[in-house]
Amino acid sequence: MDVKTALITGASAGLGLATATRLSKAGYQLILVARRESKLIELANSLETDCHVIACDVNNFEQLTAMLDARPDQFKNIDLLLNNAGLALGLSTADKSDWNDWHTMIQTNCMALAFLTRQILPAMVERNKGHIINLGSIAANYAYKGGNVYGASKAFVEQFSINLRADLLGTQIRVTNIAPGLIGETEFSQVRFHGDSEAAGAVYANCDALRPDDIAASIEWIAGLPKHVNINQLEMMPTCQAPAGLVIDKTMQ
Ligand code: 8X3
Repeated sequence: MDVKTALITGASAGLGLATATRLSKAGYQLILVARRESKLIELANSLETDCHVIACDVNNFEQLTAMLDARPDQFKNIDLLLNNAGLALGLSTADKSDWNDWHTMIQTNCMALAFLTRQILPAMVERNKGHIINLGSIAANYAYKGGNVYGASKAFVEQFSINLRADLLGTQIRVTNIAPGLIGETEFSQVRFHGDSEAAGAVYANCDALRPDDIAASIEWIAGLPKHVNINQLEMMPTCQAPAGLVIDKTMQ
């Protein structure tokens, strides 16, 4: 049987881990990329299909390139690239945001995603086979206070995804942008609030947020569709979340 290979960034937790688990059950062998080696090894040991661990920061382009180049032949052909690594940092308004937070978000959400895509894509084109799934966000399309650079970085992901479709027309390579809303049970808000558990917990209080496996199930479905079907974009929100209209400030007069 033709075993498929998926490369997942940000594989040590949250959506990455949930998707690794699902894709492994679906028979994929996996290249797991994240900084925390022990978490990747633990995950790899818990899965039944073969895994290759790349413990590396996706922003360290030199190390990432070297580790990718050194992957065993068994993992040479990548059928699915899941660009999942990304983060939100801070929820301050633009005038008060930390410049370093902005820099890190643009670096990780845009630059690293573009870099890895540029690394993997030529071989996909050569094989005329492959699927790139990018993790965007509803923040790309719906402005909220404090979303500033995070939302803008995810708008890059969305536009890059659809622009890839334009470039890849005429090939069998598929590209999908997944734009989830509020997802609980991940480190997303812990990271956004720089470890402030109370602020992070408050985001999910009294609401039934999406779970990582909800997104993982969608990724498995999208990747498993017949090769003539391309989902360009999938937007997901929990039922308790909606784009509920514009805001008018009546205190300004
Ligand atoms: C995650 C969704 O609403 O926190 O990208 O921006 S949100």
